[in-house]
Amino acid sequence: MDVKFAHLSDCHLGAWRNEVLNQMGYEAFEQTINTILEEEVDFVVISGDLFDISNPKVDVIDLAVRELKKLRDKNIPVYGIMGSHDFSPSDNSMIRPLISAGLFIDLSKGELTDNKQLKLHFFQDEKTGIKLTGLRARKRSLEIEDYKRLLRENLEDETGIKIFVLHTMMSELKPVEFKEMESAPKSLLPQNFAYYAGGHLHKTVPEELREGDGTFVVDQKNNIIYPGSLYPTNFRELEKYRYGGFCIVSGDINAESQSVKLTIKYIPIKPREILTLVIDCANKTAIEALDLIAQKISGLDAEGKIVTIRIIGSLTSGRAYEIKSSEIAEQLKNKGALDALINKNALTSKEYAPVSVAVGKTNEEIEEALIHEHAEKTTMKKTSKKDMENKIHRILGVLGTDREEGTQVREYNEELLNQFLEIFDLTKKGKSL
Ligand SMILES: [Mn+2]
Repeated sequence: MDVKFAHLSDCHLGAWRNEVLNQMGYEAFEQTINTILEEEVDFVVISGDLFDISNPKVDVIDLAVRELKKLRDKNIPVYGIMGSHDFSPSDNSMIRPLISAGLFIDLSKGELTDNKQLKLHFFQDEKTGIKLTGLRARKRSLEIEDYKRLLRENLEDETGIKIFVLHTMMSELKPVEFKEMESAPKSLLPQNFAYYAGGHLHKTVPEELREGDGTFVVDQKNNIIYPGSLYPTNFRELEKYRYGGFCIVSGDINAESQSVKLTIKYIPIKPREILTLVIDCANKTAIEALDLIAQKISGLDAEGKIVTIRIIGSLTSGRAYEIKSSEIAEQLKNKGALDALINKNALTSKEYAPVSVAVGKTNEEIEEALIHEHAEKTTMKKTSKKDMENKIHRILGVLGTDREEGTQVREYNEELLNQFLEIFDLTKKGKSL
């Protein structure tokens, strides 16, 4: 029989603090549900992190309920698991009311056996007969411990066409740029499933899904699929991927002969065009850098787009904070940009190069080293570097003194001020400040 299902993951609804981008995330979800309805799928699989946090605000829950209800009204079941972001160890995830309302079927259900193994249950999809199960995530990839005590026999021996839903990175599939990400070997997954619906990784893997004519054949070697985030969830993802999307998986299954032929079509979701720009300000003064940025912006067609600008390089003079993100964003909005995100993390100044700290030192040693390095870079008339270092230590000492019981705030402030004045050999002008 013909089957067709949608596989989405890492929607992270409510992830953005920037309201424009947050709305984009909502729009992406709405577009996804509309596309799913047009495609007339048999069911939907969500591989975790529908929400960015386990207790999102009302807007997010309202959106999810509204959209998922459209699926239920068409009798399209939604199967899923909780991800590392929307799982709550105390069972207080806002996914719970979705489950109670029948809008989300939690696949990660089972029991502990007598010898403390985890036995998962199957859910059989009524229309297609496909059997689904999955294992939810926990914070910091702790679910890997659950995989180690997973009872595999019942999962592997179950007959029929099966889908396993996971929110865990598989080591063998981990892209190099995610080398710090916790992962588990593929050998921990139960075998004999036709499709492994992956979540957690925000990049689309296999990468070919996003390339070519958009159809990808699922076989035994390529059956663990990560659609990636439905919409970018932070600056880096926006800059790197520019859009997210989901998978429509379709094909032919025969439960009796256990034969499965599935292909995947990746559906990109682009509520608005994203324009990304990197501006290198190396060997420029802060003023020259501002000119360069203004010039680059004047040449952009930003109308109706979301623009990301990453400013990099080491300024010869001036400070990085003289390049004001809010002013650059304003220039872009004047050019019609829907919104602009500016990242200056890699912008430094030769006058003020960042100090580096060795790992493995105590807090006191780090503080000592930082103060020393800062003092070396600070010039103040009539104050030697060593004197400056002493002054910084003394200021921190003063700031660290607590207000004594019974002392009034005003007295305490006065005392602090006097001590500062003394440190800098200053006299107080006038009576009070
Ligand atoms: Mn995620």
